[in-house]
Amino acid sequence: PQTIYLKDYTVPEYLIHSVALNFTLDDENTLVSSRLTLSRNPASQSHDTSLTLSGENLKLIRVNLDDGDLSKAQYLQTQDSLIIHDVPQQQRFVLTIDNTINPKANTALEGLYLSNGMLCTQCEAEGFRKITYFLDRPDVMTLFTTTLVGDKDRYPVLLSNGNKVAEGELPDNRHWVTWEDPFNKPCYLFALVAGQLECIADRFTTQSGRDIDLQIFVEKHDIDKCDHAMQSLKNAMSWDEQVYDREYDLDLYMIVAVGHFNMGAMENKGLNVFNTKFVLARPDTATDSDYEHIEGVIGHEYFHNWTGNRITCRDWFQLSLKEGFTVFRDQEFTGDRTSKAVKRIEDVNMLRTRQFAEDAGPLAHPIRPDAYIEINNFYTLTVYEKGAEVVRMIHTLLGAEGFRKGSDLYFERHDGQAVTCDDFVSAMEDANGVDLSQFRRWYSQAGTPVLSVRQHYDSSAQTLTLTIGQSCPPTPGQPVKEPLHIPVTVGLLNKDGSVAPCKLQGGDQVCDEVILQLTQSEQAFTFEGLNEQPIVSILRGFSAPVKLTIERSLDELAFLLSYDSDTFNRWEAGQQLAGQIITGLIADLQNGRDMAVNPIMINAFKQVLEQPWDDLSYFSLLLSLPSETYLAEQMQIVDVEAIHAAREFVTLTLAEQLQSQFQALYQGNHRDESGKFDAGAIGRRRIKNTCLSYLSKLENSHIHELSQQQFNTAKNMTDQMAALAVIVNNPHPAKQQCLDSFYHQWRDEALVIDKWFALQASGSMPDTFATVQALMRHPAFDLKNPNRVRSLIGAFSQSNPLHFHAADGQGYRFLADQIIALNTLNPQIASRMVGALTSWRRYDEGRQALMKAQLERIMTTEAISKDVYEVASKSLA
Ligand code: BAL
Ligand code: ZN
Repeated sequence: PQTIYLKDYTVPEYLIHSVALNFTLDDENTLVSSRLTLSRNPASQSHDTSLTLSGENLKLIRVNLDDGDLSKAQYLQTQDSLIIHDVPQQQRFVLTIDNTINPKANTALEGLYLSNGMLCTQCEAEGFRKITYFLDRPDVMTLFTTTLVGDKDRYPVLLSNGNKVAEGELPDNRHWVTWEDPFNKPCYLFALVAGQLECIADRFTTQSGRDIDLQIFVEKHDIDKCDHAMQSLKNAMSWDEQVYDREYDLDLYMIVAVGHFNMGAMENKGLNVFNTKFVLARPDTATDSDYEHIEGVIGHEYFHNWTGNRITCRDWFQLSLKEGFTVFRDQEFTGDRTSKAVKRIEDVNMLRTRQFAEDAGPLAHPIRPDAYIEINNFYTLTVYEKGAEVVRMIHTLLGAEGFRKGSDLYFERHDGQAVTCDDFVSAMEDANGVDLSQFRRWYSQAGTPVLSVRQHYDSSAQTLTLTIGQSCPPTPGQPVKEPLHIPVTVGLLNKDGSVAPCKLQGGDQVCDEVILQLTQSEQAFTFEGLNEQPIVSILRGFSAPVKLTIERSLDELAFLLSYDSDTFNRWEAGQQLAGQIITGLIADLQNGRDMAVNPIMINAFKQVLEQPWDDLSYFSLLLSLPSETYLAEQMQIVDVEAIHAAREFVTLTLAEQLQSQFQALYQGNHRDESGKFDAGAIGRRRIKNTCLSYLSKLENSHIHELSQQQFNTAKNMTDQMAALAVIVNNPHPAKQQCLDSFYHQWRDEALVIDKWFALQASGSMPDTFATVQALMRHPAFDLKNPNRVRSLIGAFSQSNPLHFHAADGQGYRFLADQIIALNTLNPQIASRMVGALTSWRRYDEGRQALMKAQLERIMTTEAISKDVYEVASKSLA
């Protein structure tokens, strides 16, 4: 397979001014007629008079240039292109192409495909070429007019981008609709949907007084699960007006939920297509986290209208331009709508657990990659989440006002254009008169920087000096790293827990916290006016995506857990404390010593438990131990069994020692507030279920009854799932009975059945692998449905370190079998599944050999896709 390089970018040789698409819809044989108006791009240096369009899996019927059919000698059709040998160079010309496609055979779910009887599209990144021949690249922006023709009963609803401008009836029970999108767009934002859909409608009035029609389309049986998505959309529309002064531009905004979708959702202009998972919610079918994720993803896709659609990417290497910025926007939106503290912790937790692993592995790449084989492989945590952290650092460096000035200039300067990450940074610089040239290295350098902090307190001078060093380990293709520009937010605490003043030497401001600008490999920062040695709270709010090393005693961590006024660092102190203790226990286990939990930890947790808390969701995070996956990240050689045993031991010890507190909290917060989604109700459910999870470790009949009763009486999915989780992950006598009754209750709700699969696949009980194998044969399992694949194969391989990494290698063999089967059905999903094998170098020799052998086996897959080839081959390199 061919590698594509950023350095080879050239402007398109031709421009497409407009396209009129006509679809005669049929599940197995859709006719696409495309009428393109093109001209030579004056900016292109090329003298080639041929025109090459991309196209894959298309049955070509006819090519017509300026009203004359072309003979076969006048064009060449290859596997992935159509080359017209000679096209007019001096004036506009019109090319008409007819081809057919088979949506039913399209299990890769790129281009036009069938999902539960509904025709729908996914074109990002390069799916449009599976619909018709086109200049399928984001810097070719075109005006689209789309006519859909189909049977009235089979496809009563016919949707595409923009505004509906005409419709009519045809003989043979057919009808047609024409859609016109007044905005230029790249073809990756094209969408069409056709089928038997129901719709809920609402309206939003913009800040300038325009009325926008809002419509959400779903399958009939889901119509009672759309209200939350609609409210979320309205919330997102007003948030973008308030925070960024961005107003919606079309008169209609449509969302369609489909059951088969490779990603979470897609921001097609005026016609978002969503995975049902991020639309459908009813209190009894969706958890509180589902509700929050739905609002976040609805927001994300809506925000793309400005950061992605109005201003798009010049090329796919710039993907983080739209994704990093849009993730940052959706994070802030969710923080404003829920709890800022909790949202920040959840985001950082994910980043540190998953993105840091990506940055440390064989597929490490900068947020703006230099090269790819298959762009679908670069919709990564690095491009999205680290990309968002990079935007967040610009926000931190410029302040909210400066950032807003920068985004205003960016929107004004580049509206309607396809631009680069550099253009974004330049707008931020120009609007604020700052130099971000060193900061730009964040876009080109891969890997997670490590900051090491030394402290020196001089009692006679009453100064504290922090010496901060930065380094970054080599990553593939980047052996040496340059120092980055890193904002490090610092606060100081007095011994009684009060805020100590921050005054930097040479400065005149005294503040509660400062943002240090680290630009060198090592840099010293001195604070003055400190009559006692303060406790340092550093990297507040996780001000940069780095690993921090600073020597801390358990006492100091317990102190910060009690007193730090920064909500992120307060939680972080608890995580560090638990992490140090669990790490010590792992060493005890490995060396055959008995385990005992240091009382410092129990006392610290006791203190947290005995304080009053307003934000109960935050409170429950303070009581949560670092995950096994996060703990694994901290180890040189991952020992999955020891990690699990040590973490379980700490959980049990806390449950035993603090049983009465957990019980009281459980009882105090156990009430039926199903259907209420305010912070209070959500927080009460969170804290109650955290307590239940601790108490379940006690494994007595009282606890078994408690969890079973919660399971039986729950009227909301949060409580029902939480109860089922503790029943499944402990030797509960009613486990099978509860699993069976849950399945029976929810067998018609696909998203709930996904939860049922995922819960069992990520279970910790000894029979888990046999369960996974049995579930693969369950009639509800379907390898062609990405949500099902993710909930069974994905959950087992990515969220069950204990059983996936079983020493005999059966987990690895199982995963490779599934990847090989998925390779032909759905390469994108197959390649995502390879992810669990890429970190093979992190394990002991035995596991390394077993994982590597499966990667090698995957490499021998017949007709291996580019997607799987790239991930597997780079993992082995
Ligand atoms: N653009 C792909 C889906 C998303 O990031 O919104
Ligand atoms: Zn996005």
